[in-house]
Amino acid sequence: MSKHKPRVFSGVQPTGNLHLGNYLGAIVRFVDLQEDHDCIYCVVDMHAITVWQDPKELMKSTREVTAAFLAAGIDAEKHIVFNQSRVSQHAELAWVLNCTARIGWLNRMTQFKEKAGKNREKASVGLYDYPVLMAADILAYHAERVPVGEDQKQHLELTRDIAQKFNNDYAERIAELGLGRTEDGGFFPLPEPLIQGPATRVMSLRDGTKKMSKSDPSDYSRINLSDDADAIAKKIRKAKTDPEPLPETVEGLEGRPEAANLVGIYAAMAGVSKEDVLKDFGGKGFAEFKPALAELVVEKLAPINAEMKRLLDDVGYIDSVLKNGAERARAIAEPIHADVKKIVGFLD
Ligand code: AQP
Repeated sequence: MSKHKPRVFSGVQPTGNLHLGNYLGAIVRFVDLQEDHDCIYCVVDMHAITVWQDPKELMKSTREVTAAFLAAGIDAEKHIVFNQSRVSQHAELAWVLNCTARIGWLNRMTQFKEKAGKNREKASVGLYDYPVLMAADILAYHAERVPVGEDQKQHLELTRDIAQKFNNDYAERIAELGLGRTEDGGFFPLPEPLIQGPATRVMSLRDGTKKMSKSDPSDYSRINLSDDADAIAKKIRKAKTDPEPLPETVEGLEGRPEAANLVGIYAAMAGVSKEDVLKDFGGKGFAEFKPALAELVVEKLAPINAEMKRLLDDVGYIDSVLKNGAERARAIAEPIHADVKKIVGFLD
């Protein structure tokens, strides 16, 4: 008999400039988890439009993220890869969960504050509601584990709070219908964040205190998965550093965010610890470290970059992967959502 494999769900927004942070913080983890989990990986196009997206660019970026998933080693036959807008249960469940989540909870979300900035009154309602849609993405599949970067931790906590409140609010009804699925009779399992892996928070190459981000106006702040060898080498050469040589110990990286970031990237890309990196490079200057880092990053990203290009030449194939994935995702989400409707009391 085959053993139950925990269900994993995660997503990446098709907002262009897929970067090393997305790769190390999320995609590498997605690949690793395939072995002993049932994985659902989603290109979250509905999240993307919470800030303005040019429609043609959105279509292109959706295919690019899909190509990155496949090129990095996600198996879209054994697991599920699809784009969010194709499965209507995400939006439908988000509405129900909007009525569970509290405004006070959303007001505490730091990502909204950062992204809306001073222009809060002009931010879209979707941007404010983003975390509820994210809760729906996860809960629509009763996913148990969610691999994300450090920046998504608060949203995951909110997802758990929403799931718990739904379970409490409807406890009697869930019991009456015999729809309890968790040990304490709840309908939604509380998903566990997996914030692990080689680099849960890759920082900007221009400012070691800011995370590497798709929306940073400076392209020199990030290494894009689509960058060629010359661009990668140039960006690493120009990366901000301090004048000191690298320390001999990890403690010596404290208070040196740029040095810590570059050592972290090296360790993650080489699959070794920061201690190991400092064993080789401690006492050496950046003039020696940066070319070695550039060589390593190019070596690791070049095959992914080449495979992405190859896949993107065949848009028909990419689209067929997404369509097929959406059908299989829908087959999981539909019966769960039918139960949600019964629990809430919608006539069907
Ligand atoms: N710098 C990062 N280090 C580690 N992990 C990161 N992630 C993002 N940036 C880093 C993780 O990548 C996954 C997909 O992210 P996303 O596209 O859904 O949204 P995001 O977090 O908003 O990504 P960006 O690049 O930071 O975009 P903008 O600039 O629009 O804010 C997530 O698991 C995320 O944690």
